[in-house]
Amino acid sequence: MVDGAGGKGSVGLVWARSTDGVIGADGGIPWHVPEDLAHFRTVTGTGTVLMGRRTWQSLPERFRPLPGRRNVVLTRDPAFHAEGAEVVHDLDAAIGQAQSAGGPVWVIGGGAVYQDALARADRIAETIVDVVVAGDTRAPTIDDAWELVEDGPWQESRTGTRYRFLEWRRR
Ligand code: VY7
Repeated sequence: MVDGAGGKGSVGLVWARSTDGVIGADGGIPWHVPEDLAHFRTVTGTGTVLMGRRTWQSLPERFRPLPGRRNVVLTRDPAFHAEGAEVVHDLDAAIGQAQSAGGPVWVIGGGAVYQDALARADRIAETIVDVVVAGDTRAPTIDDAWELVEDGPWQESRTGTRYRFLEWRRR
């Protein structure tokens, strides 16, 4: 995956999931793989990151907004404010707005927003983390509308956990 991959107008989803599809537990990510955070930063580049309100609130305050990127937060709450981010109330409007601003849009979570955005997306940057953990939030299922274009090797984190990076494109 090249730096800030995804051309103008492209909509990508980027997630890390366990072997059996867990992406979150109790408002957090139930593993620690720093190499994935570096990958996430590389993938999202200098583009727009679009996230749901719960994902925004899950970010440690010192990383809010995610630096160097336009941060957009999706919520139904008309009174919600997010310092350093734009708040939007409609997924399609958010995507359209981000696309008109030029760069790629990366949807960074969480589960509900991935589900809704999947139909609008043309690429998925997926990290598989080789753990079996309890969770309450899952990645969407990737069906045969999607072609695997990068099938990275298993690597070992400095924390000892195995992980690999995949990339999917819509056929
Ligand atoms: C979200 C953080 C969470 C907790 C502590 C630090 C893939 C990931 C996500 C979302 C990992 C997170 C962070 C990491 C990113 C840093 C800022 C600090 C940055 C996703 N593959 N992995 N995620 N930050 N959507 N997809 O851990 O962030 O980018 O600057």
